[in-house]
Amino acid sequence: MKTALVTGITGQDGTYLAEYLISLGYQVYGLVRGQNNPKLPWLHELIPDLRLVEGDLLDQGSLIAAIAKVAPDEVYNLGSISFVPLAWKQPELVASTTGLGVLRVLEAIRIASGNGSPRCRFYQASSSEMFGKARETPQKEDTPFYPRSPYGVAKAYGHYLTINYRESYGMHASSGILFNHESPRRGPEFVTRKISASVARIKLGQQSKLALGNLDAQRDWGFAGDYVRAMHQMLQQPEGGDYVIGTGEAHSVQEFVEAAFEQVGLDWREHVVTDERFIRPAEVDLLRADPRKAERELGWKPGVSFRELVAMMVDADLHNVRENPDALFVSTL
Ligand code: NAP
Ligand code: F7E
Repeated sequence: MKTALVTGITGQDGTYLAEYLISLGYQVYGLVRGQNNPKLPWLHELIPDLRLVEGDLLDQGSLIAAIAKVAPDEVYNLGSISFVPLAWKQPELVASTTGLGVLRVLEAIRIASGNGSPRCRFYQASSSEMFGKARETPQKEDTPFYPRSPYGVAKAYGHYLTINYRESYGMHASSGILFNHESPRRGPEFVTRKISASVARIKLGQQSKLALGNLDAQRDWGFAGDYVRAMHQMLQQPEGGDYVIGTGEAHSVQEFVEAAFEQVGLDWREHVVTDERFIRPAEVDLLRADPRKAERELGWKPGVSFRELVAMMVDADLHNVRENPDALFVSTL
């Protein structure tokens, strides 16, 4: 039986990945931080077979201890401060968690191997945000980076470091350059979930307006449950590598809004207002993936279309609001 350690286990991707690895017969450990992480009861209920180990990406010693305890065959580094606007407000925290955190995990793996060539395989959650003000469209593995936020800069550091550990220490280390991927488990601060939760609340009479920022930004949105299969597949290759993962289709925020309101039979124009507070200091206008390498080498393809994703998220939030009208938190970020 293989053992995997997943950082970012309480996040959207961490839960889908853990479920997938367990379904393949893995023993899965999730790294959790804090003295009383509020997401633990939810996590236990969702994935009863998951084991936990303590650790924080800001604390090198805790990562060394976690890797020594778990002795994983595979480490998936999904932990990060992942909300882009926070990166302008707390840039040093983001640099340390999202950027230097990668170094700390890689060092913990290297130290556990007695400074030899680590046998443990490593996955880094790189991001299409590294392309930022994109030099070409669609973006592929060798498209130059032009990050537009401290988050994108931190991800570029982690990306190059992963390549460097592959080349310096012969590690099986891979980077998945993932484009935006969403699900009913997406945090409410991200635009898709903010829209799906608000549409559900508007439909059920609990909210009247939805305030958004830039409606013209375009993203390549896929389903998170599809994307975790690609992460695992990368670590099963003979050698580590970098792979762009996305659908190859871009849609604007406005198109997402239109589809979400259509799903419940409402006209978005009657409910959506724009608000300067949600405009970013520097925007990423258009991201669209060229995922042909992943298709060719990993046999990976997305399974959920844009329309299906919107419907899945709106339907899930309608269910959430009906079941528990007070519990659904709609982000004001
Ligand atoms: P997410 O839902 O925001 O989850 C982030 C995770 O990181 C949470 O489990 C959080 O744990 C953990 N974390 C934050 N600070 C930490 C620290 N100091 N030590 C340990 N863990 C810490 O993110 P996601 O959407 O699942 O994304 C997974 C990864 O892929 C992230 O690295 C993200 O940057 C990257 N990515 C995401 C997308 C996307 O579209 N979703 C696209 C490209 C790349 P707590 O519960 O303790 O806060
Ligand atoms: O914004 C626009 C906003 O916050 C998408 C993270 O997972 O994917 C994610 O980063 C777009 C932007 O995601 C609002 O300006 C308009 O253009 O959902 P988002 P993101 O910034 O693309 C990448 C790949 C990651 O790696 C990140 O970790 O939507 N937008 N109005 C808004 N965005 C938000 N959040 N809220 C609004 O009201």
